[in-house]
Amino acid sequence: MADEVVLLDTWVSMFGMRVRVALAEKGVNYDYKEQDLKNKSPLLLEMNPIHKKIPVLIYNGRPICESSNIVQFIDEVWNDQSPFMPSDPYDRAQARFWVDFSDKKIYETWKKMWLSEGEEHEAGKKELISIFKQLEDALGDKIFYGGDSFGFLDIGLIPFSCWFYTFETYGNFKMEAECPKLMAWVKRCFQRKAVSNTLPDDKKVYDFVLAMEKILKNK
Ligand code: GS8
Repeated sequence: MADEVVLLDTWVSMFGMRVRVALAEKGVNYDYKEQDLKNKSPLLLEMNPIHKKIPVLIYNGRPICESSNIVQFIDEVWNDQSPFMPSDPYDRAQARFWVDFSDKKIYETWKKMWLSEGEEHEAGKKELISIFKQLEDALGDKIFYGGDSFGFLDIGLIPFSCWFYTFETYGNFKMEAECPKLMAWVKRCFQRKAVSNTLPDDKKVYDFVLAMEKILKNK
């Protein structure tokens, strides 16, 4: 019997995008269920009772939560395709370290910058740029974070790129000027169909964020 694969997600989530890119890379068919996070579905609450967050992958009826955990699960289940994880244990540990770093730093720092003003806004912007510079250093001169092949850390980081326009517009900076090597890596990733067919348009993300801002300010 064919595997039954369901993804609970929201289109604008960089964490959900990791899972969509991973499934596309492996050529897995799945049932996509867009979730309303303001009015969480009984299915989401049942499948992720601990965090009540998307993304959740439901594999033959059983849930897997947390995006980087899900991407590793996908790599292990569909292991006949090229692996996401580096073969060397040290490289695997490094890849997991940087995904964890991006989890802890990028979204939180963006939120700090987003609706703040003055010194707090400037500090958030500086921190966000320094995070991307650190990620650029970690890439070095490699083609992908996975070396010659697109791997776990590439999947973990590429979804943030469709938020770059939003970060730049709110922060009044240009990623191309700050992190040209990182931007060249983004372009290389977009040559892959699994990335270009999955990630939403960056202006659509920005419009979503503007709409969110209006809602939050009218509360
Ligand atoms: C983060 C998921 C998350 O923040 C992961 O999967 O990697 N560490 C987790 N999901 C958000 C939407 S994206 O910002 C979410 O589901 N939020 C709902 C809520 O907080 O109630």
